[in-house]
Amino acid sequence: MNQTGKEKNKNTFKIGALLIVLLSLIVATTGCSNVFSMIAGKNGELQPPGITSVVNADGSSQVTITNLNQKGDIYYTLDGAEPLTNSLLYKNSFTVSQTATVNARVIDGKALSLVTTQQFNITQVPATTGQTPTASVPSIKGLGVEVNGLFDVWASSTLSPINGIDYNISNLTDYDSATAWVEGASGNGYGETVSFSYKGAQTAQIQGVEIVNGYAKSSTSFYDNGCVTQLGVKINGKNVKSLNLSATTSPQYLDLNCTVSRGDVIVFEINGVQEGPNDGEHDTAMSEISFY
Ligand SMILES: [Ca+2]
Ligand SMILES: [Ca+2]
Repeated sequence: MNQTGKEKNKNTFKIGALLIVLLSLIVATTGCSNVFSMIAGKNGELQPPGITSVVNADGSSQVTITNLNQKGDIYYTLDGAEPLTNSLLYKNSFTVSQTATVNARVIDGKALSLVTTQQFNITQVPATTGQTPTASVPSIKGLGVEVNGLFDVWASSTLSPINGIDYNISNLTDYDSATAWVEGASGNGYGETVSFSYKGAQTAQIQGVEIVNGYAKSSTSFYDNGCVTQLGVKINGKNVKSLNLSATTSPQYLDLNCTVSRGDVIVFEINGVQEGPNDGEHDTAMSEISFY
């Protein structure tokens, strides 16, 4: 039997209406709307959890996750995956002894909080003669980087990556002279700073600082960039030293003779620069800073 155009339109309308009713039923009976919030990873009601960590003596980190809500459970993963109810259920603080990305969220029934992430990069410190500490936990936290498990480190400016090579502050504390932090200010970087905030539980005696100046990867990279000739040292805002540095890629050991307690901030300020002969871009670099 042939249908007229009007009948076809009627039938199409009926099928459309039926589909709408069916979809509404599915949403109403299965709570399917939460599928959408799962996909979006958003829920306005639940606060995402807090993640804090303390460095253990062996270089591992003790991780505590806090539920800021009066309801729900914390689920977490260690491999960067999205935490869902089939992930690890948080009960007590735990130890991270290998490099890990901790993702955590609060789940209450079908409600999901946003995910809180913290990266843990656990590495061993190369052996040094007569120097402490013996463990390193460089862990990126926002702009800062933990060094020796005892400091958060940050820079006043950083040169953007060029040809896939980055000049991040983490390069300054990675025990690798072939990687460098490069200031990102216009000009030679006078007044630019790198800051170390001490977070150890116990007061520490710092005898001195070891610095690998310039971009020490190769003679080419050294001469293509500036290095530091004078470095001011401030502790908690007070000038304590002015260090004179040589234009060489060899490690330089400079006395600091200071004591730091938790929360103290040591700031190194570039006060003198020697440009490399080929430093057309006016980029001043340092490859390593560590304390002994
Ligand atoms: Ca380095
Ligand atoms: Ca510059």
